[in-house]
Amino acid sequence: MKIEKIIFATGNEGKMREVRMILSDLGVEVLSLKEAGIEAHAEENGKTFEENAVIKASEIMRQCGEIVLADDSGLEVDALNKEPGIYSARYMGYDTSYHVKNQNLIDRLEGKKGSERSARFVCAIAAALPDGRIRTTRGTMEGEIGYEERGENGFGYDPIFYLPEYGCYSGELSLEVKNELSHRGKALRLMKEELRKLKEERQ
Ligand code: ITT
Repeated sequence: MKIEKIIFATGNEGKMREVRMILSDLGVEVLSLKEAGIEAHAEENGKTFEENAVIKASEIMRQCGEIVLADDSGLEVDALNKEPGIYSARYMGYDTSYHVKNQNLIDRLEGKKGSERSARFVCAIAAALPDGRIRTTRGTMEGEIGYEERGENGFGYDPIFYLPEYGCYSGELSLEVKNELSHRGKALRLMKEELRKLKEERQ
């Protein structure tokens, strides 16, 4: 099928920077909601990252009739019963600063050391096609919650996400390196393969 443009349904600029870089070699124009002039909001009332990504992508596809990709992602902290999970953006309220959210997670892990602080970022990506077909992919990045915020890069919970294998925080990674390692990078590369297959389909 012919794919000329894709709408990536996010209002999060941090996500959009990562997405643009990873999809840059697909040969398809990738537009944010803002760039596409779409003012849409989907109720994320699913129980899993996948459900929410499908809800977001499908709802916006119905509104604009284009191929729409959406990402639902978040941080799972094992010692906190996988909180904040699908509620990562809403944790302590949408308008609470990440400095406060991050410090709150550090405080809740007081007394825990090393692997007791294990956590992961999860990302599910859904593609909703105008013909009704849906594709989903998932990626994760394993790490630990650090003891303080570090790094100026990334967004959200990146400053407290420590990567033991690399000896640094996610907030200290360049965009290039984060995309190599991250949940979103992995899920997006899998989605890129799905999109390539769709592009090769005969009409
Ligand atoms: P959209 O729904 O508009 O895409 P959002 O920020 O509300 O934007 P989500 O509902 O998927 O997106 O929430 C994901 C939250 O999980 C995000 O706001 C961050 O708090 C956190 N998160 C996800 N990926 C992250 C990453 O790579 N680095 C840091 N925090 C991340």
